[in-house]
Amino acid sequence: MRIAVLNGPNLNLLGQREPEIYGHSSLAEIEAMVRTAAGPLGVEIDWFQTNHEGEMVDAVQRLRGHADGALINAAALTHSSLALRDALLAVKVPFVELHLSNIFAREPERRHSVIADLAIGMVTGFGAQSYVLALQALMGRLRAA
Ligand code: CA2
Repeated sequence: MRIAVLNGPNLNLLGQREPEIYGHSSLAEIEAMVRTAAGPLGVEIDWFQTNHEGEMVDAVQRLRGHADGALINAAALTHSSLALRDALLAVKVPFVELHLSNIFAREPERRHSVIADLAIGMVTGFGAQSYVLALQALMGRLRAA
C-alpha cells in the first residue's frame, strides 16, 4: 500500500520554535519516525510539505490513482481552507486528519476544522507520535475494508 503524508504551512519550522506546543522534533525527524513505522506494515510513504494553499490543493488532487490513503496535517489550513475541503471532497481518498497539538485545547479559532467531517478520524495532541498513531489507525481501517 502507498500512503501520502501531507503537511501544511510552517511545519518546516518544527523543532526550531514553540517546542512547548509542538515538541522538539523536526519535520525530518518525524518523517524518519513515520518511515520506520511504515516498514513493518509494508507501507510505502510519499512525504510532502508545502507553505502554499494551492500546492496543498494540487497535492490532494494528485492523490487520486496514486495513494491508497493519506495522513493530513493541514496546519493552519485546517481552520480556514475551503479550497482544501473542496479538493478532498472531489478526490475522495480515505484520510486521517492529524495534529501535533490538541487543537481543542487551544485558542477558539483553532478548535474548528473545515476538513474533520471528511476524515475517517482525527488524531490530535500526541506530538510527533500523532503521525505514527494516525498511520496505524489508517492502515487498520484500509486493511479491514
Ligand atoms: O498542532 C498541529 O499539528 C497544527 O496543525 C500545527 C499548525 C497550527 O496552525 C494548527 O492549528 C495545529 C502550526 C504549524 C506551525 O508550526 C510551527 C512550528 C514551529 C514554529 C512555528 C510554527
